[in-house]
Amino acid sequence: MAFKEKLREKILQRVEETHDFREKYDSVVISEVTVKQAYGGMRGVRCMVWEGSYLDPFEGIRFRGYTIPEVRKLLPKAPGGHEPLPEGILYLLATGDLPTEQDVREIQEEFKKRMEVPGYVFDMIRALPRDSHPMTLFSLGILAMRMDSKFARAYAEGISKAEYWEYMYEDVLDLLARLPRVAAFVYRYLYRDDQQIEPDPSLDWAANFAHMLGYDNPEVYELMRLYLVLHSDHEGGNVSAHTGHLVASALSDAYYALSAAMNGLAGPLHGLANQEVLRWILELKKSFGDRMPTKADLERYAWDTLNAGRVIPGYGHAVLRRTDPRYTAFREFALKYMPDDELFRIVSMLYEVIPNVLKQHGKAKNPWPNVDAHSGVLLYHYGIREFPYYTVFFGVSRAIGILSQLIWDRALGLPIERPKSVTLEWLKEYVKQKEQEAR
Ligand code: CMX
Repeated sequence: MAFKEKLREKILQRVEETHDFREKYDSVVISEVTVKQAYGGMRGVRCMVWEGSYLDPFEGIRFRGYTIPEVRKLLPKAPGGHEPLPEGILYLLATGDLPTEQDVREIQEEFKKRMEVPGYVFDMIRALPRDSHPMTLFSLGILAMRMDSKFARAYAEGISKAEYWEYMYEDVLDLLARLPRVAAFVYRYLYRDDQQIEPDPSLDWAANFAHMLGYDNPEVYELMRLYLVLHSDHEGGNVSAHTGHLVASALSDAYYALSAAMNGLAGPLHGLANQEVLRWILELKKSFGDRMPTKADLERYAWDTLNAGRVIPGYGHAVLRRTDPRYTAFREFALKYMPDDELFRIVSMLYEVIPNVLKQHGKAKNPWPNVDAHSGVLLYHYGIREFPYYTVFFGVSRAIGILSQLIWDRALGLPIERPKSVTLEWLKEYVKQKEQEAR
Protein backbone atom coordinates (compact mmCIF):
# COMPACT_ATOMS: atom_id res chain seq x y z
CA MET A 1 0.00 0.00 0.00
CA ALA A 2 1.25 3.48 -0.88
CA PHE A 3 0.80 4.77 2.71
CA LYS A 4 3.08 2.10 4.14
CA GLU A 5 5.61 2.53 1.34
CA LYS A 6 5.60 6.29 1.84
CA LEU A 7 6.18 5.72 5.55
CA ARG A 8 9.02 3.33 4.83
CA GLU A 9 10.69 5.95 2.62
CA LYS A 10 10.22 8.66 5.26
CA ILE A 11 11.44 6.42 8.05
CA LEU A 12 14.63 5.46 6.23
CA GLN A 13 15.33 9.13 5.57
CA ARG A 14 14.45 10.35 9.06
CA VAL A 15 16.28 7.62 10.94
CA GLU A 16 19.46 8.56 9.09
CA GLU A 17 18.84 12.27 9.60
CA THR A 18 18.23 11.70 13.33
CA HIS A 19 21.33 9.54 13.61
CA ASP A 20 23.53 12.20 11.97
CA PHE A 21 21.99 14.97 14.05
CA ARG A 22 22.48 13.07 17.29
CA GLU A 23 26.07 12.20 16.49
CA LYS A 24 26.86 15.91 16.37
CA TYR A 25 24.51 17.38 18.95
CA ASP A 26 23.63 14.78 21.59
CA SER A 27 25.31 16.78 24.35
CA VAL A 28 23.56 20.11 23.66
CA VAL A 29 21.44 21.21 26.65
CA ILE A 30 17.84 21.96 25.62
CA SER A 31 16.25 22.30 29.05
CA GLU A 32 17.11 22.76 32.70
CA VAL A 33 14.75 21.75 35.49
CA THR A 34 13.91 23.86 38.52
CA VAL A 35 12.50 22.65 41.82
CA LYS A 36 9.26 24.41 40.85
CA GLN A 37 9.04 22.33 37.67
CA ALA A 38 9.77 19.09 39.52
CA TYR A 39 6.82 19.83 41.83
CA GLY A 40 4.80 21.57 39.14
CA GLY A 41 3.92 18.90 36.60
CA MET A 42 7.18 19.36 34.61
CA ARG A 43 5.74 22.38 32.78
CA GLY A 44 7.96 23.49 29.93
CA VAL A 45 10.65 20.82 30.46
CA ARG A 46 11.82 19.82 26.99
CA CYS A 47 12.61 16.13 27.25
CA MET A 48 10.63 14.27 24.62
CA VAL A 49 10.58 14.06 20.83
CA TRP A 50 7.22 14.08 19.05
CA GLU A 51 7.19 14.11 15.29
CA GLY A 52 3.56 14.88 14.47
CA SER A 53 2.89 18.33 15.88
CA TYR A 54 4.30 21.27 17.80
CA LEU A 55 2.37 23.58 20.11
CA ASP A 56 3.34 27.23 20.21
CA PRO A 57 1.86 28.99 23.28
CA PHE A 58 0.67 31.98 21.21
CA GLU A 59 0.04 30.55 17.79
CA GLY A 60 -1.49 27.20 18.81
CA ILE A 61 -0.96 23.82 17.24
CA ARG A 62 0.81 23.10 13.96
CA PHE A 63 0.36 19.66 12.49
CA ARG A 64 3.64 18.85 10.71
CA GLY A 65 4.12 22.56 10.25
CA TYR A 66 0.56 23.32 9.09
CA THR A 67 -1.80 25.54 11.10
CA ILE A 68 -5.45 24.61 11.62
CA PRO A 69 -6.74 26.99 8.90
CA GLU A 70 -4.15 25.51 6.51
CA VAL A 71 -5.11 21.94 7.37
CA ARG A 72 -8.79 22.78 6.87
CA LYS A 73 -7.96 24.19 3.47
CA LEU A 74 -5.37 21.73 2.22
CA LEU A 75 -6.51 18.28 3.33
CA PRO A 76 -8.79 16.30 0.96
CA LYS A 77 -12.54 16.58 1.53
CA ALA A 78 -15.42 14.17 1.11
CA PRO A 79 -17.38 14.63 -2.17
CA GLY A 80 -19.48 17.76 -1.65
CA GLY A 81 -17.93 18.34 1.80
CA HIS A 82 -15.95 21.32 3.07
CA GLU A 83 -14.23 19.95 6.15
CA PRO A 84 -10.97 17.95 6.05
CA LEU A 85 -11.09 14.17 6.24
CA PRO A 86 -9.45 12.57 9.31
CA GLU A 87 -7.87 9.95 7.05
CA GLY A 88 -5.90 12.88 5.62
CA ILE A 89 -4.64 14.08 9.01
CA LEU A 90 -3.51 10.52 9.73
CA TYR A 91 -1.47 10.56 6.53
CA LEU A 92 -0.06 13.99 7.32
CA LEU A 93 0.82 13.22 10.95
CA ALA A 94 2.40 9.90 10.07
CA THR A 95 4.36 10.83 6.94
CA GLY A 96 4.80 14.59 7.24
CA ASP A 97 3.42 15.10 3.71
CA LEU A 98 0.02 16.32 2.57
CA PRO A 99 -1.98 13.43 1.13
CA THR A 100 -3.56 13.36 -2.30
CA GLU A 101 -7.22 12.34 -2.77
CA GLN A 102 -5.89 8.94 -3.86
CA ASP A 103 -3.82 8.56 -0.65
CA VAL A 104 -6.93 9.20 1.41
CA ARG A 105 -9.02 6.77 -0.63
CA GLU A 106 -6.41 4.08 -0.08
CA ILE A 107 -6.51 4.57 3.69
CA GLN A 108 -10.31 4.36 3.53
CA GLU A 109 -10.06 1.07 1.63
CA GLU A 110 -7.57 -0.23 4.17
CA PHE A 111 -9.90 0.72 7.06
CA LYS A 112 -12.77 -1.12 5.39
CA LYS A 113 -10.71 -4.32 5.25
CA ARG A 114 -9.80 -4.04 8.93
CA MET A 115 -12.97 -2.75 10.61
CA GLU A 116 -14.38 -6.08 11.83
CA VAL A 117 -14.49 -6.15 15.65
CA PRO A 118 -14.44 -9.58 17.37
CA GLY A 119 -17.77 -10.49 18.98
CA TYR A 120 -16.21 -11.08 22.42
CA VAL A 121 -15.42 -7.36 22.65
CA PHE A 122 -19.13 -6.56 22.41
CA ASP A 123 -19.98 -9.40 24.83
CA MET A 124 -17.54 -7.96 27.34
CA ILE A 125 -19.01 -4.46 27.06
CA ARG A 126 -22.51 -5.90 27.46
CA ALA A 127 -21.38 -7.61 30.69
CA LEU A 128 -20.73 -4.20 32.28
CA PRO A 129 -23.42 -2.15 34.01
CA ARG A 130 -25.17 0.62 32.09
CA ASP A 131 -24.15 3.22 34.64
CA SER A 132 -20.48 2.67 33.73
CA HIS A 133 -18.83 5.79 32.33
CA PRO A 134 -18.54 5.57 28.51
CA MET A 135 -14.77 6.16 28.73
CA THR A 136 -14.45 3.08 30.95
CA LEU A 137 -16.21 0.95 28.35
CA PHE A 138 -14.27 2.51 25.49
CA SER A 139 -10.92 1.92 27.18
CA LEU A 140 -11.86 -1.66 28.09
CA GLY A 141 -13.02 -2.30 24.52
CA ILE A 142 -9.59 -1.23 23.23
CA LEU A 143 -7.83 -3.39 25.79
CA ALA A 144 -9.98 -6.42 24.99
CA MET A 145 -8.94 -6.24 21.32
CA ARG A 146 -5.24 -6.69 22.11
CA MET A 147 -5.64 -10.43 21.61
CA ASP A 148 -5.25 -9.42 17.95
CA SER A 149 -2.02 -7.45 18.35
CA LYS A 150 0.26 -8.37 15.48
CA PHE A 151 3.19 -6.71 17.21
CA ALA A 152 2.71 -8.73 20.41
CA ARG A 153 2.46 -11.98 18.43
CA ALA A 154 5.48 -11.23 16.27
CA TYR A 155 7.54 -10.12 19.27
CA ALA A 156 6.74 -13.37 21.08
CA GLU A 157 7.88 -15.28 18.02
CA GLY A 158 11.07 -13.20 17.79
CA ILE A 159 11.59 -10.32 15.37
CA SER A 160 14.44 -7.90 14.83
CA LYS A 161 14.26 -4.31 16.05
CA ALA A 162 14.31 -3.07 12.46
CA GLU A 163 10.95 -4.75 11.88
CA TYR A 164 9.17 -3.36 14.98
CA TRP A 165 7.62 -0.39 13.21
CA GLU A 166 6.02 -2.57 10.53
CA TYR A 167 4.06 -4.59 13.10
CA MET A 168 3.22 -1.41 14.99
CA TYR A 169 1.91 0.01 11.71
CA GLU A 170 -0.37 -3.04 11.30
CA ASP A 171 -1.74 -2.66 14.83
CA VAL A 172 -2.24 1.06 14.35
CA LEU A 173 -4.30 0.63 11.18
CA ASP A 174 -6.32 -2.25 12.69
CA LEU A 175 -7.06 -0.20 15.78
CA LEU A 176 -8.01 2.98 13.95
CA ALA A 177 -10.28 1.04 11.60
CA ARG A 178 -12.09 -0.51 14.55
CA LEU A 179 -12.27 2.41 16.99
CA PRO A 180 -15.42 4.09 15.62
CA ARG A 181 -17.20 0.72 15.70
CA VAL A 182 -16.30 0.12 19.36
CA ALA A 183 -17.08 3.73 20.29
CA ALA A 184 -20.46 3.66 18.52
CA PHE A 185 -21.25 0.32 20.13
CA VAL A 186 -20.67 1.86 23.58
CA TYR A 187 -23.01 4.75 22.69
CA ARG A 188 -25.82 2.56 21.43
CA TYR A 189 -25.40 0.13 24.34
CA LEU A 190 -25.59 2.89 26.95
CA TYR A 191 -28.09 5.26 25.38
CA ARG A 192 -30.08 3.49 22.66
CA ASP A 193 -31.13 0.31 24.40
CA ASP A 194 -28.37 -1.66 22.66
CA GLN A 195 -30.03 -1.19 19.25
CA GLN A 196 -26.83 -1.40 17.22
CA ILE A 197 -26.33 0.00 13.70
CA GLU A 198 -24.10 -1.84 11.25
CA PRO A 199 -21.27 0.11 9.57
CA ASP A 200 -21.84 1.50 6.08
CA PRO A 201 -18.63 0.78 4.13
CA SER A 202 -19.56 3.33 1.47
CA LEU A 203 -18.99 6.16 3.96
CA ASP A 204 -15.73 7.78 5.04
CA TRP A 205 -14.34 7.04 8.52
CA ALA A 206 -15.95 10.03 10.29
CA ALA A 207 -19.30 9.81 8.47
CA ASN A 208 -19.48 6.11 9.17
CA PHE A 209 -18.90 6.83 12.86
CA ALA A 210 -21.80 9.32 12.83
CA HIS A 211 -23.89 6.77 10.95
CA MET A 212 -23.22 4.00 13.51
CA LEU A 213 -24.07 6.43 16.31
CA GLY A 214 -27.41 7.00 14.59
CA TYR A 215 -26.87 10.50 13.13
CA ASP A 216 -27.24 10.32 9.37
CA ASN A 217 -27.18 14.01 8.69
CA PRO A 218 -24.69 15.62 6.27
CA GLU A 219 -24.02 18.43 8.77
CA VAL A 220 -23.17 15.90 11.48
CA TYR A 221 -20.87 14.14 9.02
CA GLU A 222 -19.11 17.46 8.46
CA LEU A 223 -18.93 18.20 12.18
CA MET A 224 -17.53 14.74 12.84
CA ARG A 225 -14.82 15.17 10.18
CA LEU A 226 -13.78 18.52 11.66
CA TYR A 227 -14.02 17.23 15.23
CA LEU A 228 -11.87 14.18 14.53
CA VAL A 229 -9.23 16.27 12.77
CA LEU A 230 -9.04 19.04 15.38
CA HIS A 231 -8.49 16.81 18.42
CA SER A 232 -6.08 14.44 16.70
CA ASP A 233 -2.78 15.73 18.09
CA HIS A 234 -1.51 18.41 20.49
CA GLU A 235 2.21 17.60 20.66
CA GLY A 236 3.56 14.96 23.04
CA GLY A 237 3.43 16.34 26.57
CA ASN A 238 -0.32 16.29 27.22
CA VAL A 239 -1.48 13.51 29.54
CA SER A 240 -3.05 11.22 26.92
CA ALA A 241 -0.25 11.50 24.35
CA HIS A 242 2.50 11.21 26.92
CA THR A 243 0.81 8.23 28.57
CA GLY A 244 0.51 6.37 25.26
CA HIS A 245 4.15 7.10 24.46
CA LEU A 246 5.34 6.11 27.96
CA VAL A 247 3.45 2.83 28.07
CA ALA A 248 4.59 1.88 24.58
CA SER A 249 8.19 2.65 25.55
CA ALA A 250 8.16 -0.63 27.53
CA LEU A 251 7.42 -2.29 24.14
CA SER A 252 3.83 -2.70 25.23
CA ASP A 253 1.72 -2.93 22.08
CA ALA A 254 -0.57 -0.26 20.63
CA TYR A 255 -3.67 -1.67 22.37
CA TYR A 256 -2.11 -1.46 25.84
CA ALA A 257 -0.73 1.97 25.08
CA LEU A 258 -3.93 3.45 23.65
CA SER A 259 -6.14 2.06 26.40
CA ALA A 260 -3.83 3.65 29.00
CA ALA A 261 -3.83 6.91 27.07
CA MET A 262 -7.63 6.95 27.11
CA ASN A 263 -7.62 6.54 30.90
CA GLY A 264 -5.56 9.72 31.11
CA LEU A 265 -7.85 11.52 28.68
CA ALA A 266 -10.76 10.60 30.97
CA GLY A 267 -9.52 12.98 33.70
CA PRO A 268 -11.57 16.16 34.30
CA LEU A 269 -8.55 18.44 33.82
CA HIS A 270 -7.89 16.89 30.40
CA GLY A 271 -10.42 15.42 27.93
CA LEU A 272 -13.28 15.08 30.37
CA ALA A 273 -13.41 18.88 30.52
CA ASN A 274 -15.69 18.81 27.44
CA GLN A 275 -18.33 16.95 29.45
CA GLU A 276 -17.79 19.30 32.40
CA VAL A 277 -18.31 22.35 30.17
CA LEU A 278 -21.69 21.12 29.00
CA ARG A 279 -22.74 20.20 32.53
CA TRP A 280 -21.68 23.66 33.74
CA ILE A 281 -23.47 25.50 30.93
CA LEU A 282 -26.68 23.52 31.39
CA GLU A 283 -26.64 24.13 35.15
CA LEU A 284 -26.02 27.81 34.45
CA LYS A 285 -28.92 27.94 31.98
CA LYS A 286 -31.24 26.15 34.40
CA SER A 287 -30.41 28.59 37.19
CA PHE A 288 -31.81 31.45 35.04
CA GLY A 289 -35.03 29.62 34.19
CA ASP A 290 -36.62 30.67 30.92
CA ARG A 291 -34.76 33.92 30.45
CA MET A 292 -31.51 34.30 28.56
CA PRO A 293 -28.77 35.29 31.05
CA THR A 294 -27.09 38.65 30.62
CA LYS A 295 -23.34 39.18 30.65
CA ALA A 296 -23.62 40.45 34.23
CA ASP A 297 -25.42 37.20 35.15
CA LEU A 298 -22.67 35.15 33.58
CA GLU A 299 -20.01 37.12 35.39
CA ARG A 300 -21.71 36.51 38.74
CA TYR A 301 -22.15 32.83 37.93
CA ALA A 302 -18.47 32.50 37.04
CA TRP A 303 -17.44 34.14 40.30
CA ASP A 304 -19.72 31.78 42.24
CA THR A 305 -17.95 28.83 40.59
CA LEU A 306 -14.51 30.23 41.42
CA ASN A 307 -15.50 31.19 44.97
CA ALA A 308 -16.72 27.62 45.50
CA GLY A 309 -13.13 26.53 44.79
CA ARG A 310 -13.97 25.05 41.37
CA VAL A 311 -12.33 25.68 38.01
CA ILE A 312 -14.17 27.19 35.05
CA PRO A 313 -14.12 24.21 32.69
CA GLY A 314 -12.93 24.86 29.14
CA TYR A 315 -10.74 27.80 30.12
CA GLY A 316 -7.00 27.82 30.75
CA HIS A 317 -4.26 25.62 29.37
CA ALA A 318 -0.92 24.23 30.47
CA VAL A 319 0.86 25.51 27.33
CA LEU A 320 -1.45 27.82 25.34
CA ARG A 321 -1.48 31.51 26.20
CA ARG A 322 -4.24 32.69 23.84
CA THR A 323 -7.56 31.48 22.46
CA ASP A 324 -7.15 27.92 21.26
CA PRO A 325 -7.36 27.93 17.42
CA ARG A 326 -9.41 24.72 17.73
CA TYR A 327 -11.98 26.80 19.64
CA THR A 328 -11.92 29.34 16.81
CA ALA A 329 -12.44 26.63 14.19
CA PHE A 330 -15.48 25.31 16.07
CA ARG A 331 -16.79 28.85 16.46
CA GLU A 332 -16.58 29.30 12.69
CA PHE A 333 -18.49 26.05 12.22
CA ALA A 334 -21.18 27.23 14.66
CA LEU A 335 -21.47 30.62 12.97
CA LYS A 336 -22.03 28.84 9.66
CA TYR A 337 -24.50 26.16 10.70
CA MET A 338 -26.16 27.19 13.97
CA PRO A 339 -25.73 30.93 14.64
CA ASP A 340 -29.01 31.19 16.56
CA ASP A 341 -28.53 28.16 18.80
CA GLU A 342 -29.20 29.18 22.40
CA LEU A 343 -26.23 27.36 23.93
CA PHE A 344 -23.92 28.71 21.25
CA ARG A 345 -25.07 32.21 22.16
CA ILE A 346 -24.21 31.49 25.80
CA VAL A 347 -20.79 30.13 24.77
CA SER A 348 -20.20 33.33 22.78
CA MET A 349 -21.19 35.51 25.73
CA LEU A 350 -18.95 33.50 28.04
CA TYR A 351 -16.07 34.23 25.67
CA GLU A 352 -16.68 37.93 26.28
CA VAL A 353 -16.92 37.52 30.05
CA ILE A 354 -14.72 34.72 31.38
CA PRO A 355 -11.25 35.94 30.30
CA ASN A 356 -11.75 39.16 32.30
CA VAL A 357 -13.05 37.25 35.31
CA LEU A 358 -10.07 34.90 35.24
CA LYS A 359 -7.69 37.83 34.85
CA GLN A 360 -9.21 39.49 37.92
CA HIS A 361 -9.13 36.17 39.78
CA GLY A 362 -5.41 36.26 39.10
CA LYS A 363 -4.54 32.57 39.22
CA ALA A 364 -4.87 31.01 35.76
CA LYS A 365 -1.87 31.78 33.58
CA ASN A 366 -4.08 31.57 30.52
CA PRO A 367 -7.54 33.14 30.82
CA TRP A 368 -8.58 32.13 27.28
CA PRO A 369 -10.81 29.23 26.18
CA ASN A 370 -9.48 25.87 25.06
CA VAL A 371 -11.13 23.47 22.62
CA ASP A 372 -13.36 21.93 25.28
CA ALA A 373 -15.17 25.24 25.85
CA HIS A 374 -16.80 24.89 22.45
CA SER A 375 -16.94 21.31 21.21
CA GLY A 376 -19.88 20.12 23.33
CA VAL A 377 -22.46 22.70 22.24
CA LEU A 378 -22.03 21.61 18.62
CA LEU A 379 -22.74 17.97 19.45
CA TYR A 380 -25.64 19.04 21.68
CA HIS A 381 -27.15 21.09 18.86
CA TYR A 382 -27.41 18.01 16.64
CA GLY A 383 -29.11 15.97 19.36
CA ILE A 384 -26.05 14.19 20.79
CA ARG A 385 -26.97 15.21 24.29
CA GLU A 386 -25.41 12.45 26.39
CA PHE A 387 -22.51 14.64 27.45
CA PRO A 388 -20.66 12.01 29.52
CA TYR A 389 -19.96 10.49 26.09
CA TYR A 390 -18.21 13.57 24.69
CA THR A 391 -14.74 12.50 25.79
CA VAL A 392 -15.11 9.36 23.66
CA PHE A 393 -15.22 11.59 20.54
CA PHE A 394 -12.04 13.24 21.77
CA GLY A 395 -10.51 9.79 22.31
CA VAL A 396 -11.32 8.45 18.84
CA SER A 397 -9.65 11.53 17.41
CA ARG A 398 -6.64 11.67 19.74
CA ALA A 399 -5.90 8.04 18.82
CA ILE A 400 -4.78 9.28 15.38
CA GLY A 401 -1.98 11.40 16.79
CA ILE A 402 -0.91 9.00 19.52
CA LEU A 403 -0.86 5.95 17.27
CA SER A 404 0.96 7.60 14.39
CA GLN A 405 3.69 8.66 16.83
CA LEU A 406 3.96 5.07 18.12
CA ILE A 407 5.03 3.99 14.62
CA TRP A 408 7.81 6.59 14.86
CA ASP A 409 8.75 5.52 18.39
CA ARG A 410 9.40 2.03 17.03
CA ALA A 411 11.09 3.27 13.85
CA LEU A 412 13.46 5.54 15.76
CA GLY A 413 14.11 2.77 18.28
CA LEU A 414 13.26 5.02 21.22
CA PRO A 415 14.18 3.29 24.49
CA ILE A 416 12.12 2.61 27.59
CA GLU A 417 11.40 5.91 29.41
CA ARG A 418 12.92 6.27 32.83
CA PRO A 419 13.26 9.84 34.11
CA LYS A 420 14.94 10.33 37.49
CA SER A 421 12.84 11.09 40.55
CA VAL A 422 14.19 12.61 43.76
CA THR A 423 13.02 12.99 47.37
CA LEU A 424 12.66 16.17 49.45
CA GLU A 425 15.74 15.06 51.42
CA TRP A 426 17.72 14.78 48.19
CA LEU A 427 16.54 18.23 47.13
CA LYS A 428 17.50 19.77 50.50
CA GLU A 429 20.96 18.23 50.32
CA TYR A 430 21.41 19.39 46.71
CA VAL A 431 20.33 22.95 47.51
CA LYS A 432 22.68 23.01 50.54
CA GLN A 433 25.62 21.98 48.38
CA LYS A 434 24.75 24.57 45.74
CA GLU A 435 24.58 27.30 48.40
CA GLN A 436 27.96 26.25 49.81
CA GLU A 437 29.52 26.29 46.35
CA ALA A 438 28.14 29.79 45.74
CA ARG A 439 29.79 31.18 48.91
N1 CMX B 1 -10.60 28.13 36.37
C1 CMX B 1 -10.15 28.38 37.61
N2 CMX B 1 -8.86 28.28 37.99
C2 CMX B 1 -7.99 27.95 37.03
C3 CMX B 1 -8.36 27.70 35.71
C4 CMX B 1 -9.73 27.79 35.38
N3 CMX B 1 -10.19 27.52 34.17
N4 CMX B 1 -7.27 27.39 34.99
C5 CMX B 1 -6.23 27.43 35.86
N5 CMX B 1 -6.68 27.75 37.09
C6 CMX B 1 -5.91 27.81 38.33
C7 CMX B 1 -5.29 26.45 38.58
O1 CMX B 1 -6.22 25.55 39.17
C8 CMX B 1 -4.13 26.80 39.48
O2 CMX B 1 -4.64 27.01 40.78
P1 CMX B 1 -3.77 26.60 42.09
O3 CMX B 1 -2.56 27.48 42.04
O4 CMX B 1 -4.70 26.88 43.20
O5 CMX B 1 -3.43 25.14 41.92
C9 CMX B 1 -3.68 28.15 38.92
O6 CMX B 1 -4.81 28.68 38.18
C10 CMX B 1 -2.49 28.07 37.99
O7 CMX B 1 -2.79 27.12 36.97
P2 CMX B 1 -2.14 27.26 35.51
O8 CMX B 1 -0.67 27.17 35.65
O9 CMX B 1 -2.70 28.43 34.80
O10 CMX B 1 -2.76 25.97 34.78
P3 CMX B 1 -2.21 24.49 34.80
O11 CMX B 1 -1.18 24.38 33.73
O12 CMX B 1 -1.83 24.05 36.16
O13 CMX B 1 -3.51 23.68 34.40
C11 CMX B 1 -5.48 23.29 33.17
C12 CMX B 1 -4.02 23.72 33.08
C13 CMX B 1 -6.02 23.14 31.75
C14 CMX B 1 -5.56 21.93 33.88
C15 CMX B 1 -6.29 24.38 33.93
O14 CMX B 1 -6.26 25.58 33.21
C16 CMX B 1 -7.72 23.96 34.21
O15 CMX B 1 -7.97 23.29 35.22
N6 CMX B 1 -8.70 24.35 33.30
C17 CMX B 1 -10.06 23.91 33.42
C18 CMX B 1 -10.19 22.47 32.93
C19 CMX B 1 -10.01 22.38 31.42
O16 CMX B 1 -10.59 23.13 30.67
N7 CMX B 1 -9.22 21.39 30.98
C20 CMX B 1 -9.06 21.10 29.56
C21 CMX B 1 -7.69 21.43 29.01
C22 CMX B 1 -7.58 21.02 27.56
C23 CMX B 1 -7.55 19.53 27.42
O17 CMX B 1 -6.57 18.91 27.86
O18 CMX B 1 -8.52 18.97 26.92
